Amino acid sequence: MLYPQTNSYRSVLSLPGLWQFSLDIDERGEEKRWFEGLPSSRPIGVPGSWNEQYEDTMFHNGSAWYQTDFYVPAEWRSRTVRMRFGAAGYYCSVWLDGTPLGNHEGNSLPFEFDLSRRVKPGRKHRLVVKINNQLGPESIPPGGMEHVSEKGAAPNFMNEAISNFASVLPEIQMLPLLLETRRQYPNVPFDFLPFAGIHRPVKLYATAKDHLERFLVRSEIKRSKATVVCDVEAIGRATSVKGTLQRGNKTFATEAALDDGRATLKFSVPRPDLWHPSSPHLYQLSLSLLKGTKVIDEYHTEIGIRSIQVTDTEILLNGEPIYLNGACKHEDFPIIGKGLCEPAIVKDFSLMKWMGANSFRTSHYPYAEEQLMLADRMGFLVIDEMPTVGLGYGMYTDSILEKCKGILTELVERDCNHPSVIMWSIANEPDPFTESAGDFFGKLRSHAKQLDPSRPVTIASVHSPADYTFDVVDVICVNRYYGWYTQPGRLDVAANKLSDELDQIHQKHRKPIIVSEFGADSIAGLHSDPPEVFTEEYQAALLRAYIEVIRSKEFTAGEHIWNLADFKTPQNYTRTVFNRKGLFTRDRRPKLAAHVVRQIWQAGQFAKSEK
Ligand code: BDP
Repeated sequence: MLYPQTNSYRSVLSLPGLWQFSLDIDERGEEKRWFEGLPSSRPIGVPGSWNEQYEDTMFHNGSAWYQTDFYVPAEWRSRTVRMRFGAAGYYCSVWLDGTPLGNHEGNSLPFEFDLSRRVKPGRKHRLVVKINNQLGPESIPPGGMEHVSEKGAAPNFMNEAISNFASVLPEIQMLPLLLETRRQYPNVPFDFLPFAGIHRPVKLYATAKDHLERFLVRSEIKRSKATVVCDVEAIGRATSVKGTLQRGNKTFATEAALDDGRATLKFSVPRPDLWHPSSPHLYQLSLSLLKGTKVIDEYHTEIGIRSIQVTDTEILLNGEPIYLNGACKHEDFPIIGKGLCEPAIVKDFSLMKWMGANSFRTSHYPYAEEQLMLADRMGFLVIDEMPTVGLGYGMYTDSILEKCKGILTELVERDCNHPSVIMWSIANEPDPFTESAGDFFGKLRSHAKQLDPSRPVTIASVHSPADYTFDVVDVICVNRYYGWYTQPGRLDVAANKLSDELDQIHQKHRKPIIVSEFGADSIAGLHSDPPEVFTEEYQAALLRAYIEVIRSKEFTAGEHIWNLADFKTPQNYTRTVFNRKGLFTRDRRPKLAAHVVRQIWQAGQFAKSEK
């Protein structure tokens, strides 16, 4: 599924704006045939999550309906026309002119429908979308477990989690209590608001009937020469594909005949300008699809030439060690929630540059494609994460594995042409204590390797050295909160614990380690001396202490602070409306920690930053 673009052979019609919206409080919308048209409605902004647009939608848990009308241009007659949702969910059902188009499950990846036989120039079309955000024990991510366990249909995985923690880590007294408090509203086993709605743009696009369907790009670098390989798939009766790769005044061209709709283009690029965060060189790739000598379709994109490898202590980018410093993010902005807003993305990226960051993880789900495009251009290394957060506790079944494989396939297909994406993260903090975890994630890892052998695989893990998933990954990512959830106020003890644990893990597994989350909540404007928990000073001191420990180890490959900005969470008594571990407030004003970390990153303090 290619990202829609307008060029001489393709055109895009986007449907942003004020749509009509109605909550389906008694879940009778389908019975009342709302798919033919909403009887009453109020306006809603699309794209955007529904949560913060009205007071009564913030915690709505159930169905809601969207409607808009559109016309297609006259030139689209006899073209292939598709409708693509960048992301909407969690469950989404779509009707066009009162008849079903299809369904989709999941909140963060694109899906599309073929409308070629359904739309006609000159006719007004009505699009109706029903979205249901009730997560369950089989949704990815899961949720709503309290409701399920009442019916006895699934184990109460929170209780299981608590006893698992208690048996493996009896010293961590706080954790069971914490999990208990995560009986929260909405009741989800993760720490961000499960935003719902049409989050990303809905676009109609038209192509020729015979067209380019997808292409995968990879590069092989040997000494001072690169070979860029592009596997192309086309639909219809085209005969060949031509490609050009261009940067500055250098252009490389090649052509290949299609065999059963497939062709492989190979570009030889001597002395390539390699992509790197400090010099994110991009090449313009243009593909033309031909029937005989006639061009019938075209696609233009940017690619980067770079390699990524892993040793037992380092991540190598273009053969040189690279150390990741940055912050995890969320798709979370005031009012628009998870909705795509390009200015907000640019703002975040400019803040990350201001700090001297070179990377981030798409915690805890795939971000909008526009974020990756910007990461390619601005030079950020991205750990691209699946929406598999809060997994475990009875979920390691064949059917959930199949579902996760499907999501991973969609993710890799969508993102594998981005040079910024250097690693796949196949889960955040799954329950890792049983062999079934090792088996489940082992299979998911093999699937990732089948789809894309070129990138390392990781899992962001929160647990102790007794973690089955450490065996499965190429790079170990650990999320650690000593000095916050445990040892509060004791940064000296916390630093020692972190240091000892990192040594133990590396000794046992001999893989590079990224500390993929660490942080402390701070309420902007709250100060103390000596630093106490929740103050800006404590947050800054904790981050400094962690960075010093992490950089003192020769086997660490990165540090990712939790989080770039404060973000909205479900309600529970450990959160004051937001998770406040942001370096910035939710409206992106810097806290003390942002200045302190910036100094460390910009000034290249502590050994590793010189890498
Ligand atoms: C980590 C989770 C993250 C939470 C964070 C926290 O990965 O989603 O927001 O804890 O508690 O364990 O702040």
